[in-house]
Amino acid sequence: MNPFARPLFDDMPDRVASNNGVTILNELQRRREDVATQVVTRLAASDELTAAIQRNVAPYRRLMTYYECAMMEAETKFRVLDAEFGLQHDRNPIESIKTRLKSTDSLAKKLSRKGFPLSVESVERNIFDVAGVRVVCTFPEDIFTLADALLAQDDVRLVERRDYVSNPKPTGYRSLHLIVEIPIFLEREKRLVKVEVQLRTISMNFWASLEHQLRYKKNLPEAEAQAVADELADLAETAANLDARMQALRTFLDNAKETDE
Ligand code: 0O2
Repeated sequence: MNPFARPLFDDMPDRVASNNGVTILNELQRRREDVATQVVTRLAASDELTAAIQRNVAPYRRLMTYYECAMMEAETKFRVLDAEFGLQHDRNPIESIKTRLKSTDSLAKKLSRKGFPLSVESVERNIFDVAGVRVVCTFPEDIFTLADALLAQDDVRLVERRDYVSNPKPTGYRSLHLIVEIPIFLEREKRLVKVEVQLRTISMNFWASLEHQLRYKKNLPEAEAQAVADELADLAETAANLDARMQALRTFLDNAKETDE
């Protein structure tokens, strides 16, 4: 029998026979609990539901594992570049690397926001930032040096490039975003998996982290919200200024070093 076929309210009397408000509230509360229990029991007993979960959970887990592997591959590529750059230039261009897998909740929200079907296939086809690698660089030029070095590798394919360093977002956000496809080698096959790489400097990262926290304080009157947004955009300019001056110093010292040698 289809456990969903039976109406939930079929065993309830038409109305609550009491004039006492507290009794009525208690009765309603008890019935709400009964209904909740019935729903849970029917769902748990549903072969259909169990089968649906099993049909989707295994492929979803497998897909997430592929993304995790691709994330590790991308991270390793950056660690190798950092080590090699260290040997050649006596300094490391990467301050830190952070990886993250988009949560199921965020994936579901993004799919419905964009009007895509809620399925495992749809995640793979439509969402390009399931696997994310954030590379925090020491100087602005390192962002482009590392991006070029990654894209020069013959197993990396560029899918999309968004340069918010040269063209910051109206919020003030700066970073270089690359969607790349890289291969992962499984027991019997090679799969191409998409990874979103975000490259930014320490100060861009500092700004983005704090702005991300402050963005959620939303219950402000419009004028105040605009003042906060303006201040954040101004602070992003200050951070960009700091980066530019640090970069100028770096370049000056590199040139001075070359003259010394
Ligand atoms: P999370 O958890 O950081 O990944 P898309 O739907 O991806 O095609 P979208 O989402 O507009 O288009 O992509 P965008 O703006 O190129 O890049 C999205 C990601 O960049 C965000 O991820 C943030 O990480 C970062 N980002 C973009 N704009 C801002 C900003 O104004 N402030 C901060 N702090 N970060 C920003 P998610 O999906 O929001 O979350």
